[in-house]
Amino acid sequence: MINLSINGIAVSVEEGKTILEAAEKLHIHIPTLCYHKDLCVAGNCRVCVVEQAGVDRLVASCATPVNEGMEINTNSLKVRNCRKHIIELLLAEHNEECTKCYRNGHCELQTIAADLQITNQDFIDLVPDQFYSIDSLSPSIEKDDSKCIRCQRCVRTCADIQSVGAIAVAHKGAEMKISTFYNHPLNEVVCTNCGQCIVHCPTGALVEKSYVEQVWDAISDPEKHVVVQTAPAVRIGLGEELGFEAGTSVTNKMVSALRRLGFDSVLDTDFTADLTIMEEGTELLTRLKGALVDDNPDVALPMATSCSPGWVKYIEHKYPKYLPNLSTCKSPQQMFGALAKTYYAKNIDVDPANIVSVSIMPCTAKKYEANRPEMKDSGYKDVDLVLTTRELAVMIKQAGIEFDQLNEENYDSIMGIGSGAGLIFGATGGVMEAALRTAYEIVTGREVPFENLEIKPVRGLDGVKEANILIENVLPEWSFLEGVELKCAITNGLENAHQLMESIDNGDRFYHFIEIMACPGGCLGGGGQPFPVDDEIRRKRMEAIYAEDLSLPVRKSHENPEITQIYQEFLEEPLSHKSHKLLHTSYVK
Ligand code: HC1
Repeated sequence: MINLSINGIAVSVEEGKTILEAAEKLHIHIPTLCYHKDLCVAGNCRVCVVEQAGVDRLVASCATPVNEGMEINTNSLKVRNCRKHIIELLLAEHNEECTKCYRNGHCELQTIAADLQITNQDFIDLVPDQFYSIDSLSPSIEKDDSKCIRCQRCVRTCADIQSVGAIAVAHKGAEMKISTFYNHPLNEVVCTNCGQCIVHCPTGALVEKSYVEQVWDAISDPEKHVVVQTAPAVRIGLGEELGFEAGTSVTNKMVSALRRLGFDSVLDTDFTADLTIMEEGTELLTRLKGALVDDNPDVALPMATSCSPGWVKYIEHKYPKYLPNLSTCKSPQQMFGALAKTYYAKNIDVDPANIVSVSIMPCTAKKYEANRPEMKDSGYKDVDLVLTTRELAVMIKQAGIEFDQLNEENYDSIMGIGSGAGLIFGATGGVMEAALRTAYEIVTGREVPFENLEIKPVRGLDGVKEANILIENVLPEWSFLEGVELKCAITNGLENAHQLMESIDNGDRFYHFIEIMACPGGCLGGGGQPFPVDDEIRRKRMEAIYAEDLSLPVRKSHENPEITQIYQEFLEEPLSHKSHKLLHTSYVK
């Protein structure tokens, strides 16, 4: 351990820790901007500077490791003046229309400026207005350079967490800016729309493209029947925007709020997550039969999940030769959209032309996915408008709903019942676990052999997880699977996906089935979830998802009564002609 003192208080921390981390242990707050727990240290904003006894210059606490006997002052006059000037300089080149900014109240620059009581402006017009540009052509993300403080958190996120590199630093000195390849708009570069840049941006320089006004317009149009679906991870994120602790599930209050907002029907993406398991599980078994029995060389293994649109865009750009490995299943969001304007419309006797299908997602890439040209199998745009968890919170606040006072209400029917298996889609490993709960039981007639149906090897925040499931004592029609050890891998975050794909590509690893989610932690850590986020928050959200799964009466997709009903009334069976038309898709290079 290393012993030092901060503001005269003794503290011991492990070797390798930084001054910032040591201060945190003493509950001494040092403001930061370029620093983020998810990211490598950059030390470029200098807001976290502190005074070190015996050292002339101030040192960046985020980038300076502790030393034995160090004496640190985080609050000297020199430190306070320096910080104040840094913030004043940032504000001098910052668009200060805070009340009109989406991040108003959630902006880290605004918070620090308020904490330091910066009330006047000594530096003016450091950068001319025409230097700034707003890129709003992407269906998912808006980039507003007038609010960028050039901390490069977005750049490190895109390169290091996501292995994408759609944004980078361009130019030098006062002209330095965060840009794309040849400054093309985000929708024309390799951006996957994942929105991780948004959740790591400290200001309003990167935000989701908002569709809140269009949703209000639809709700107030008497001709329209507005149906809303809510993704698994929204219910464990929304509360954070509305005054609840991270890890609080607000499912039934959320349903109640959506009804008060005026949606005609409040339904659950968990239902189509269950449907995905039926379709994707059957697809996997069909592929395994093709490979193991028919020896068909055209069967692509491992089969990869396809419900994360950021991952789909990534594989389309980066590993196009593996596109046959993607499950042909649409994501639950898009399955829901296709069914909303067919099965659901018919069931409630409403002209599908008058249905507006809205989804609430923890993900910005879902906005992009809904706008993919092929997503019109219902004969209409399957999902009309996608809001993030944060945008739903905005609507709830706009409507003056006192969220914590709401009654708990249940989803409408049909397409409103989801199983615990559908719910756990929201956590990394959840799709795999849900699939195994069903596939194992279909093949063997027995429950998957894990206590409480909790398949622990696929859970948690590790970058790459593996699970090998031995299939024994199968039912006669599945004899080709007797004794097969099903090899599975799960990963979250696109850099981890990149590592996994490389290990498959160079022959180091073989799997039958892989689950890949674009965002750290899976959808619960999506680009549309509340600020801030780090592993501790992701862990709490994950625990909330698994706790809710345990509490549900149905925890396997194939036991969802509405799933039985839709196959009886409409789809007939998994991979039927109708299923193929509405629920499956193909991909582009
Ligand atoms: Fe997800 Fe999915 S789990 S992709 O993470 O398969 O966004 O929550 O809705 O579609 O169900 C997101 C979450 C979500 C889909 C489902």
